Amino acid sequence: MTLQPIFDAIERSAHRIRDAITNEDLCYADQCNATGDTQLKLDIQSDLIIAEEFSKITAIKAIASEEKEEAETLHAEGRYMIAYDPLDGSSLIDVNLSVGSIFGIYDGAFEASKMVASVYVVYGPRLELVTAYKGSVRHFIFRHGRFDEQETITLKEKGKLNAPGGTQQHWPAHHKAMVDGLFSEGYRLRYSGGMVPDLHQILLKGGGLFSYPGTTDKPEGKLRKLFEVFPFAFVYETAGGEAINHEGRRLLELPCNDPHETTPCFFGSKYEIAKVKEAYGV
Ligand code: P6P
Repeated sequence: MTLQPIFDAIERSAHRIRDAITNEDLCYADQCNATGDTQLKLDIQSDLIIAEEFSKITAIKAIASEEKEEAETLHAEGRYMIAYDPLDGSSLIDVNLSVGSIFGIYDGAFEASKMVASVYVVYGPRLELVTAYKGSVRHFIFRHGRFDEQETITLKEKGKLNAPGGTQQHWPAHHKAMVDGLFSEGYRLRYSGGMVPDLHQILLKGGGLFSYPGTTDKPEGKLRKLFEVFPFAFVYETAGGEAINHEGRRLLELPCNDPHETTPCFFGSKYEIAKVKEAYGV
């Protein structure tokens, strides 16, 4: 079966969420998600929009959302399982910075090795959509009423952007030395606190490094495997880059026992990932 009905559902969700971001209020809901993040009403609304659009597709067996504790079955006879972060970085909306939605599409099980495609949407000055599927990363910009396809995205061997996540005072010394080493080579700091725009920028500008390490306050990192880390690892590897954890293992080889499990993660061009491996001694 083609994934096109799923991509179409994501496109419909993107328009509805974009409209909600523009027109709805920003106040916080009186509850937290499974990770303990205080939820914005927009987070919950975005989650409901996506779940509603996916519920129409019988090929979708189950969904797992950042905004929900557990995965839920949609169609028992379905084949694909979709893990998604409906509105990543939503706290940036009230300062008018770009945010995004992230989708990992798995064939039969929520396991990295079963991922068949990933998609992300950027809600910024422009509405953009990127799909990694069947060996290529395709990029679409919404203009004049339609998603216009751009050039396929590929990463160079070496880039020039450095996006260091996490609280610096809690970084391990070898991590700080690696980050500073890139800056001493002339890399430019590009970090907004939004995973989607920060990783999108590195992809579009030819390469660099996005890192979210294990820290003394978050030893297992902050970013969730199923609906943040694995989807972007799939995009970066499809674009010709690499995506590893602090042990030098491919992120897409890591087990995942809970939808909200996190991992330290590094996404980048080959040169920068080699620097990470050198600094971490792996
Ligand atoms: P920090 C947003 O809350 C998010 O989950 C990701 O979008 C982003 O990459 C990360 O957290 C930012 O975390 O600790 O660097 O502010």
